Amino acid sequence: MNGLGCLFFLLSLVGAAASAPTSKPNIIFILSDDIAQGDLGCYGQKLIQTPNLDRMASEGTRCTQAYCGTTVCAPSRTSLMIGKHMGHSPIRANREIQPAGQLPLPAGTFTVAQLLKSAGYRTACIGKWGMGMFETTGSPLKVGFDHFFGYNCQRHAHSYFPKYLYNDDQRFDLPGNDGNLKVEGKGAVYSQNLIAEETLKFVREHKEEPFFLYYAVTLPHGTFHIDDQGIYKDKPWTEEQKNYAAMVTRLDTDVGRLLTLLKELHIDEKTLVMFSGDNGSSFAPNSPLGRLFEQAANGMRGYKRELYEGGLRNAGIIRWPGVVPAGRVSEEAWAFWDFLPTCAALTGAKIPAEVRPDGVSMVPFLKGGRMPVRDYFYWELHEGASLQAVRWGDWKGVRNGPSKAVEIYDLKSDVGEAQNLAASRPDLVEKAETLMAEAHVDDPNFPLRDKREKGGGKGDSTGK
Ligand SMILES: [Ca+2]
Repeated sequence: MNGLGCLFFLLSLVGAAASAPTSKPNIIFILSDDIAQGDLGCYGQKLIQTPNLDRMASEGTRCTQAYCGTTVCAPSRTSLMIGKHMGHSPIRANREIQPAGQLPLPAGTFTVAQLLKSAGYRTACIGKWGMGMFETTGSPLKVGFDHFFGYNCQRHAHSYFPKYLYNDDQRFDLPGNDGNLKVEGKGAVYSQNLIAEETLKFVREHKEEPFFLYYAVTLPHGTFHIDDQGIYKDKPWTEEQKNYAAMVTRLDTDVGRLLTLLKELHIDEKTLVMFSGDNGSSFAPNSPLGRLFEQAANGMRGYKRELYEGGLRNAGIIRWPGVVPAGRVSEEAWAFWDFLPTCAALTGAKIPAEVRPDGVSMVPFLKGGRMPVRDYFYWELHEGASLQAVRWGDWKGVRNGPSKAVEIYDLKSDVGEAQNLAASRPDLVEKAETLMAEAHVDDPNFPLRDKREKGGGKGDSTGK
């Protein structure tokens, strides 16, 4: 290269570096704790109002087959963070640590926050973490987040009137709160008030640079606490039913505030916003909540802690004006472990060779095309028996314990998974078994077993 060529080359590098930050979209993933797909108006809910999420869906793409990592908090979130399905995940259940926290992400875990940080992003997790307390290898501040605010331990997050929260790793007290777990319980400070404000503050402070906000909002996970029942106050419902509806609507209001702020700051056209929940409905269809808000099940079988569609499918709303098609309703299937490869493709950030994520980039789909073809989706859960499920094409295999028979369903004609085709389709049973064996890598913390061992694998129950 001659001198002039060299100069032009250097100038082009400078130009690329200067323009790179503006070409990288801000990324916000809003993850609701325990929302059901059918809790939202745009997915058919009639009794609970969600005008902001409904508008987000009409301004973007609404996915009917968005899949969680699995069907309880910590492992599902792990899948979102690390880009792997449960067969390769270091966390495959809510495993409680005393006195606080859950089994931490192990040393060397590579997360989407680290990926985006390497691409120059400011990163924050605001809401609930659940993948390791601050002194462990799984601390959010050690796995790529510049900022953390909210609850670290999932059990702590069962109260919306907690005695304290964390700002980064610094605990601060909330005087007037007693951490109660009663539906009718109240305190001085409703935690979501602080959490919602913190998301707005983070966006305002970092509007000039690319940022990644993992907004892990705890609503509407039980305890079903709300500071104001709002439009549901006079409904002829139980306190629990009113509170649940008000929590979903409150979540919706706070999503609306965030989207409004993006517009006010003139950054909504360079911000990808995704909304989902970490597992299916937290209540059975025949419970008082399930009977009232019947749409929550949306014709699907099962709920939280089960690997039928009602436990695994969630809302999937994606908005990015000018890029993601507006008004599209899509049946394309995708899963949480696609998020990390998607962020890599969007930003040009490099995934270390040894990481080998299981997901695929959703970028072609985000831009109006189709999801790349993949061989299969795979899930596990190790809370009672070790559950496994696999989906390839429209076929689904479910095994509710390693010595149980595989069930086979045709999701195209039977989303309610009512007709087990295993007896008439031994070929599909064999295929499901082959895929499960391929996808599952043994982990000593989560051996395949037919029932819960004594004292192990406590769930993230609501404490009620
Ligand atoms: Ca959850």
